[in-house]
Amino acid sequence: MTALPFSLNARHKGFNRAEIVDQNFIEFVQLWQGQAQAAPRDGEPVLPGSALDAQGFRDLLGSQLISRHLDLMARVLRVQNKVFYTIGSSGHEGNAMVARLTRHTDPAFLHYRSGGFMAERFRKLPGMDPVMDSALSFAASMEDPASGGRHKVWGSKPLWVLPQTSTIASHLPKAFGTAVAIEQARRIGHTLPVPEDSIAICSFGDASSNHATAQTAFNAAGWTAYQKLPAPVLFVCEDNGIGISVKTPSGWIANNFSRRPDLDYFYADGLDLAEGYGQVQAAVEHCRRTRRPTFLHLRTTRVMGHAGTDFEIEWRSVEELFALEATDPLLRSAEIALASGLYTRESLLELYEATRKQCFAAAEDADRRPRLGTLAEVMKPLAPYTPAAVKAEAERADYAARRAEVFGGEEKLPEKQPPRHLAIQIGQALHDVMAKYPESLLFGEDVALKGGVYTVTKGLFKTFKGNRVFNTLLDETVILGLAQGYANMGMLPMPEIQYLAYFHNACDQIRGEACSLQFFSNDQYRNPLVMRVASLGYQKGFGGHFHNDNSIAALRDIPGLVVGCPSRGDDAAAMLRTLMALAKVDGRVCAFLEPIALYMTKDLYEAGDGLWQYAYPAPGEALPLGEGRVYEQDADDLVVFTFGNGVPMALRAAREIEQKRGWRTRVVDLRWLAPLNDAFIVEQARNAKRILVLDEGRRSAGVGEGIITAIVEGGCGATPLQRVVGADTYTPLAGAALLVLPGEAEIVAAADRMA
Ligand SMILES: Cc1ncc(C[n+]2csc(CCOP(=O)(O)OP(=O)(O)O)c2C)c(N)n1
Ligand SMILES: [Mg+2]
Repeated sequence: MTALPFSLNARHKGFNRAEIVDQNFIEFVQLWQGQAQAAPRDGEPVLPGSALDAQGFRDLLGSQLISRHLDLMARVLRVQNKVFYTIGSSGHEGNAMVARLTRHTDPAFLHYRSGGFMAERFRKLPGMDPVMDSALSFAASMEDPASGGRHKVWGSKPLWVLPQTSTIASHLPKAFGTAVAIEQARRIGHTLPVPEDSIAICSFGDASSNHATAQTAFNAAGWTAYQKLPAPVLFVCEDNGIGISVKTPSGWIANNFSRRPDLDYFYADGLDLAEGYGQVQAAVEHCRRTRRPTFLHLRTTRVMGHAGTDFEIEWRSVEELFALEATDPLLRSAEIALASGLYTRESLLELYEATRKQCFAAAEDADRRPRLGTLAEVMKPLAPYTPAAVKAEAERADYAARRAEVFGGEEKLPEKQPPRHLAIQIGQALHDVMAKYPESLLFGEDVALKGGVYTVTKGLFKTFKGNRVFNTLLDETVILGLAQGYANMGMLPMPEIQYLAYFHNACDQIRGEACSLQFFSNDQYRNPLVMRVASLGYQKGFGGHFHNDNSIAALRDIPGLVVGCPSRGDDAAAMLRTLMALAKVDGRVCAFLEPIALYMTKDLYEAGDGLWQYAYPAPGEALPLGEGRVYEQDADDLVVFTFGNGVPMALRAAREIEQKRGWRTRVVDLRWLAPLNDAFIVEQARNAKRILVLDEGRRSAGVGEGIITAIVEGGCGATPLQRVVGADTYTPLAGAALLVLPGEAEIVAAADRMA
């Protein structure tokens, strides 16, 4: 630790630790009495034995000071409502070393204390200004180049820093995924947007390392390396010994991470540039050279509290704060600056004050720039949609030769075969899109040789081989993290979630991460993907809640997510083409809910009638987002709004209702569940004499609520309406399942109530 030339803070028992930390630096420099060596030249070690040279030190010191003064500025201007974020980087400025020792093309997923890292990475490209760019973000200015004023994030398109949310650890799975993608690209002939020997960098705090989402990434990286597969991810654990107020047990990080056989552990002193630089260098070089997951345990400290709102003096002793403030890495950097002879007391303080001035001036300038002022401005990057381009892409059929090869000859093309059921046609559609998009990948649990639990993916592994169709480890969070990683590297991933119930334990990867990227990066970064999920209830003979989960509420309110749910094979194929096009053209994150109980359904009214099999749509046919399918458009005695299993059920009930009452029923299959097409719903409701909303999901927060809202808001609220919907319960095993799910008898009974 740095020897202090004064009795630190003996006279500073104040409330505002930022002021004290600031004053400490100044006094430290003013009172420094050490011996200065002859200043080293560029290329010579900053201090004897250091791996860091003079120029490197000057740059890193400059980056550290920018980071520190941005923090100090934020504390002052927050109270003037000019800055809207005070979680700072003070004590973590040593992470600038990681930036210096990596490239600006190494994709970086950063901890929120990355001011030093960012300032240093800015040096990698000419003409960039870390101070102004950061100030614009602090000020939530529309001109913020990272997020357009949507969040204070560390992010940059030219510098390959993908903005992160505040959810700690949620970025680790996609960082791992990006590392895997960097290596896999070559094997599928995909051109990477970054150099082939790039590594993925991912930083996080010590407390965050305990999170399930972090652990799952470490485990997946280890699982990969154990099989001698490359995963060049550099996990940087910035260990300041504490969470917000919960201390990490002393020694825990080293104890927990230094003995994992497939996670290569390195330690570096992030408080001391002269000492730490060579240590960081060893970790970075190891990761790049060996392509193995590498864990860099970077010692840091935390001064000035967790955020501006954290008055540490209220919950820990002042002696403890003194001790912490003495570990401030900027004091050590000041000591190196003076002892190396590179700076005098005067020139160092001049630099310190000039940086302060620069940060305040930038912040005041940023405050004068426009902020987001309308809802349309806020939402612009969330869910871009260019219908004409999506349609053209979905209908693009310029891959006939490859297609014929994939299906084994012209005569074997699926559109030349007799009508088939859903599972077969989803499989054919997947062959089709994988033929069309050489950068697409399909992966999940059991999807390869076995072809999935329901054999929907059968044949894909054989046709497209293991680099494009593969089994993952059993972890939905990792599956979705991998998907984001591939997408980050320009591929088109199709992750499979084996059952809807198991989406829920990884939901944040879509909700908090994938769907938020376009929003928080102002649409500069996109992670297009199409997540397939075997979904919904009514499976005969195989059941229980977890294989029949009918709740899609958790998907419906994810901003920007597209949710499609086919009820028959031809629709599935046409919808899948559109989802892939939405991903490709507009970068959208999509969910495709495949109703398990309809996978093998061939008949509609009677056993053997084969009426739930349809002709496969030839390429060139796609289905616009939001377009539903209407059975009996001219019928208006009763209009049933439904989707999924509800469609054939409603068609059967319609026949019974007609026999019983002579009513003609129109059945409307919505097909697209998010966003709901309100205009289409209203159009179908307008001339209906009676309306029935048939929702196999739950009563609370189900799609039915959205349909009814659209009908009422569209001015059709006076039409008699009944809802037939699943109960708010878990689904029981065996026949009892039908007690909680809507059935045909209930549809007929609901019609009776409207008679
Ligand atoms: C999933 C999640 N849970 C809780 C929080 C609230 N939270 C924000 S930071 C933090 C402590 C993180 O500590 P650490 O990982 O050591 O990072 P440090 O702030 O010390 O750098 C907590 C609990 C969060 N952001 N995300
Ligand atoms: Mg911490």
